[in-house]
Amino acid sequence: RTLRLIGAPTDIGASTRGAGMGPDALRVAGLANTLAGLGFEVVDGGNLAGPGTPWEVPAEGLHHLPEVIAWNRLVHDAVDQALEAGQLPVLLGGDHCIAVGSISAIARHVRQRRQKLRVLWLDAHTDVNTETTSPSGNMHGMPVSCLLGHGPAALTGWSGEPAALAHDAIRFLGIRSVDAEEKSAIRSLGLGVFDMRHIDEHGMRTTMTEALQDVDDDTHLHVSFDLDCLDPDYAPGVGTGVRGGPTWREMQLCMEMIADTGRLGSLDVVELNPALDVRNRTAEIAVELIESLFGKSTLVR
Ligand code: DIR
Ligand code: MN
Ligand code: MN
Ligand code: MN
Repeated sequence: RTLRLIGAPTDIGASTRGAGMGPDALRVAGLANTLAGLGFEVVDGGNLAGPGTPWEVPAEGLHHLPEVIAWNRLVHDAVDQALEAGQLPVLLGGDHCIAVGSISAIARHVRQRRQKLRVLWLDAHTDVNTETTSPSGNMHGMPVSCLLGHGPAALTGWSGEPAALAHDAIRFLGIRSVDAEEKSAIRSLGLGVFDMRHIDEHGMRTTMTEALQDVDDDTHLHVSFDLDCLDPDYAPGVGTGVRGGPTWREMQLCMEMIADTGRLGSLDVVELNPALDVRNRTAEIAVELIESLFGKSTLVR
């Protein structure tokens, strides 16, 4: 299987500058060689060239909407081309707003192949704000709404359907920061959220068994990995870290259990902010976890 690395060097949707350096920090940490070491053919398609970050104040509740659209167009087309070529896209962010483009392309592809899509959203946050509920206007807090068909019109419907994702196609893991109005959205939309309390009470193993329930041979699994899912003691290089996340060990098990399904079809790695990192530690940990996600195991192979 050929993996295609797609760099989206932007912080256009974030609250802090610096995530635009994420793709190169992951390269410096050895991502391509690590994946090649597992036996994959790895093609690094380089970085997409989108607009800069003007750092203006939000207009009508949305920060940098035109630039967010432009970046997502580029990401959508790059992910679409990778899938058409039979490659497994690995999107290197960049902040989490780019998941709109990637998952829209993936959803259309999965529908055309009459497969089922399951998205695992690994994050401290649920990213289910809209322009009317967001306290910040930052679009990295809104991609899930866009994908469910409830975001700003310019960012919905990209998959060819009003919503790229049905409410029951996504599971959230590691959640511990949810804005007041996101809570009602989660309830009214009926979203499957495994928050930190759930992981505390049931453990990562049971939680992942639940999150992966009904994943079968027809399922395309997409992992959208926001590095702030990890506890910031392990992963300090993120713009909006929140105490109390999964440890390195817990996150390893999460990745290993996803790998065991054999159904991983695409990946986003987002919110790495090298400007806030400590000697590239967060990028290195990301590479270790991605290695497990793609099947590294201690005793087999
Ligand atoms: C917050 C922060 N819920 C917002 N979101 C973040 O601005 O919507 N998502 N940091 O990753
Ligand atoms: Mn296509
Ligand atoms: Mn996120
Ligand atoms: Mn987050």
